[in-house]
Amino acid sequence: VCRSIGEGHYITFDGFQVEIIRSGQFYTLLLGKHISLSWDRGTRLLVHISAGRVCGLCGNFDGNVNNDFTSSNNQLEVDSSHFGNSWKVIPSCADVTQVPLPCGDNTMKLVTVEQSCRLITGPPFKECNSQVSPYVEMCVEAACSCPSVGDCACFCDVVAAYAQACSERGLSISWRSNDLCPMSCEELNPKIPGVGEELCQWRYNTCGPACPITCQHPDPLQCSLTCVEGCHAYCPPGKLNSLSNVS
Ligand SMILES: [Ca+2]
Repeated sequence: VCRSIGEGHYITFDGFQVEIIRSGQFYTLLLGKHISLSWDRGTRLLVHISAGRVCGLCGNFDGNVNNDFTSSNNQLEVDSSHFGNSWKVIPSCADVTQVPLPCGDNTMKLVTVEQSCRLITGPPFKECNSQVSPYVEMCVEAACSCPSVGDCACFCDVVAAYAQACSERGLSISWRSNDLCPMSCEELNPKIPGVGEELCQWRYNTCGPACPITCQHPDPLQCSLTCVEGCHAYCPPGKLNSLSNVS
């Protein structure tokens, strides 16, 4: 990005105009009608693209999971390490020969981790499980990298990523609690007594608009993302939120 043309509007070096929208935990970069990138300033990056025109480590997005291990020389691999190695960008990097076990040889930790990850196949997500295959393997891998299981960003982010996939299919799931990956929006609300009702209030929402109408973007935007999790502004009728209020 090289030129800023007002808040949230940028022109890249090749003259392409992009828009940056902030909503909930995410910054969404709208790159024309067909590509958007949403980043939570942490470990979650959601990429929305038109189907069938990509290749690489994330598959080719043609709706067929059986050909996702297509290597860079267009061969279908069986072994995940061969597939991964084929997409290596820096040739001098060593090839992966053995895929490491998620928790190494710490079986005690693995048991605890697997137990925590049962959350995504448990009651709150049951309805979603039939629509989106649960991210169990991803959860185990992430939670194994946590120093302790429970309130750990890696674990919480995988569950949140799964919940996001559910939201995108119209199933918004409230899974966070005070004990499990808590998220609060209260601290964003102004603490001036008497005038609070006049101002927009921040409230947590599992599925708030990804491209909300704000002072910076008063007209609805074409946004391929259904919704995003996080703190969303609820304003009195006739008022719009200004993004500059968000710290
Ligand atoms: Ca595919």
